[in-house]
Amino acid sequence: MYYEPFIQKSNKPQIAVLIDPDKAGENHLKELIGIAEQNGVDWFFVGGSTVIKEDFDRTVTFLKKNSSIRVIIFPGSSMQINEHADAMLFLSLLSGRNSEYLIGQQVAAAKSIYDMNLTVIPTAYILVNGGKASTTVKVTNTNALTNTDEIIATALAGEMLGMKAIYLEAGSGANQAVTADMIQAVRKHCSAKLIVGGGIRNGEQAKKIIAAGAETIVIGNVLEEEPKILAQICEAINNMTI
Ligand code: 1GP
Repeated sequence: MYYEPFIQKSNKPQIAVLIDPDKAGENHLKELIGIAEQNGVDWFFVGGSTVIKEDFDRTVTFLKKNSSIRVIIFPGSSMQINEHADAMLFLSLLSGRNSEYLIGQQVAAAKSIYDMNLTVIPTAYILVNGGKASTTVKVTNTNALTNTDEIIATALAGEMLGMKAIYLEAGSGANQAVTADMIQAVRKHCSAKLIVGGGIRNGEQAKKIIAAGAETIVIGNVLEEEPKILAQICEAINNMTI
């Protein structure tokens, strides 16, 4: 039932390119696909906080038709489901106390996911302070965490609930990416797959985040303006081992 290709341990760092269907025109997507394929990008993540269903479906279909890179849904709501995707991060916003994002949207989506036979990756979604209020913080009406002990405890709770991945999220376009100290602290306590995203804009940052213990980094915002920076980020971490 779980999506093994994503969950299984690898000693090679992985890169996910996040595509926000709101902002992804076909020419931009074509350029991004070309660079991603040339540089060994592992995943496309598709989703966003304010996406309309048609844009979401169009983007998933376009990527599946035009690229061999696997597509994982990174849903902003229960409407963001599509049977053509390879899998879906089944997120619970454990850093917040808004029941709608802890379990409400998940219940709303579960039967459709089941009917589509879509494979899920149960994921503890943890918002950490990225130096400004992210869209996710606003939309979900929750706070991002700042305290490392609280972040560790939240990640541990997710793992104890059976979650297979932990996503430390500084927020799209964050001023400050998740720090190496926080990543190291979570890595020390948890063995679930560690995904880190938000505010990663260059190869140096990517390197530090992988060296601190992240297994998958997510790059979104910076590629909307500068798709070519993806090649530099991939090159910076390609020879690293975990
Ligand atoms: C946001 O973690 C992702 O959900 C990626 O963040 O857009 O800042 O790269 P950026």
